[in-house]
Amino acid sequence: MKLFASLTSPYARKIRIVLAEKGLPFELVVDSPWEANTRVPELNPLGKVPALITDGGEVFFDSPVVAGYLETLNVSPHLLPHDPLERVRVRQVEALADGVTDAAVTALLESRRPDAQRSDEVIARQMDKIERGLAELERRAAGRTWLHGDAIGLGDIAVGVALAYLDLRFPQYLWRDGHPVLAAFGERMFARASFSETRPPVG
Ligand SMILES: N[C@@H](CCC(=O)N[C@@H](CS)C(=O)NCC(=O)O)C(=O)O
Repeated sequence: MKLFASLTSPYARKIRIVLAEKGLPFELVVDSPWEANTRVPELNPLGKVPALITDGGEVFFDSPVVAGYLETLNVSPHLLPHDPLERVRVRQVEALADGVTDAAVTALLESRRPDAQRSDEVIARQMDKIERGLAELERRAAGRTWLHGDAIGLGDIAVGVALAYLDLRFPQYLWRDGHPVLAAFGERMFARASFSETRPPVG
C-alpha cells in the first residue's frame, strides 16, 4: 500500500495513526497538494490528501473512506464495530471530530489571507463550530475511557487528531480550559506511540 500524504495534514495523520495502531506496513509518499509538482490530482480528482493506493492498485480517498477500506483488511485492533448501528455511532463521532478539524482548517486558511481579503466573520463562524463541537465531544467523553465501547476506535483517533491540530495551528486557543475531560483524553491519546510517531513538523 502507498499512502499519499502531507506531514501536516490532520486527515492524513488520522490514517497514519490507523495504520500504526494496526501495525500495517505501507509506503508513505509525502506529497503536498499545494505544491506545483503534486501528483495528488492524478489519484484524487479533488486534489486532496490522504489518498491510498492499495496493493491491487485501487485508489481510495477521503479519510473516512480510507479508514473504512483499512478495516476490511481484518487486522486487529478493529476500529469500527461489526454491528451496523454501532458502526454508524462511531462514524458520527468521527464526523464530529473531522468537522472540528474542517473548521480549524478553514479558519487557518482564512487567517492567512491578506488583510484586505480576510474576513473576521468567516473566522468567527468557524470558531463557533469548533466551540460547539468541543462542547459536544466533552459531553460524550465524560465518564468514559473511550468515546465508544471499551477499546480504542476510529472516533477516538479522529478526536485526538482534531485536538492535536488545534494545538498545532491555534496554540493561543486554550481549548483545555473548560474542557477538562477532553484535556485528559487528549493527554492519553498523545502519549500513544501512534500519535508521537506521526507528530507533524512545526511550520
Ligand atoms: N474530507 C477530506 C479532507 C481532506 C483535506 O482537506 N485535505 C487537505 C490537507 S489537510 C488537502 O489536501 N487540501 C488541498 C486542497 O484543498 O486543495 C478527508 O477527510 O480526507
